[in-house]
Amino acid sequence: MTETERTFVMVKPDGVQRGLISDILDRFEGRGLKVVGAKLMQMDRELAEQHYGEHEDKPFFEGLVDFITSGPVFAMVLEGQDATRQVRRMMGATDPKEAEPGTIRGDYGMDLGRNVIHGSDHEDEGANEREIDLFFDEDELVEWDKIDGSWLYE
Ligand code: DAT
Ligand code: MG
Repeated sequence: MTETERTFVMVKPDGVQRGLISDILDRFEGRGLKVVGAKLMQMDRELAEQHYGEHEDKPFFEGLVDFITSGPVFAMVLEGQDATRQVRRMMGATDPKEAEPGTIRGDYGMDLGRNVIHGSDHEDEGANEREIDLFFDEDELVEWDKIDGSWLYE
């Protein structure tokens, strides 16, 4: 059976500034993902450098940290079967120019450095738990039963 899991997702400053929070959340809710945490927040450089630590040696690292701290982000924890991989599929390829139409980046992005959304990488073992811990305190996450469970999953 496919495991129910939690994944970390974040509308980046470009998506927040462009008024895309509600559309993005609508896509995830409509798909059947359960929101177990959500908040608007301003990331500081320390959090940004930790979050993007895997890229610290890359030439784009400073620009990435500048961008992600340039305005508020909308952070979410979503729960569902195979949630991490399904969210990544809905986000589309990292570069919006390569992302398929119908995906979030393919519908709303034009440029690699302004790709609207972050989601934990399902190919990076434990990334979802690590990122949830980094952004959310335990008491900010709500465990709840959603009434559509048996209408979504067999
Ligand atoms: P993803 O966000 O799809 O997990 P990633 O982890 O490889 O992609 O990179 C993190 C972010 O860094 C990505 O969303 C956009 C930016 N980025 C990645 N590669 C880049 C590059 N070559 N030049 C500029 N920005 C880049
Ligand atoms: Mg990544």
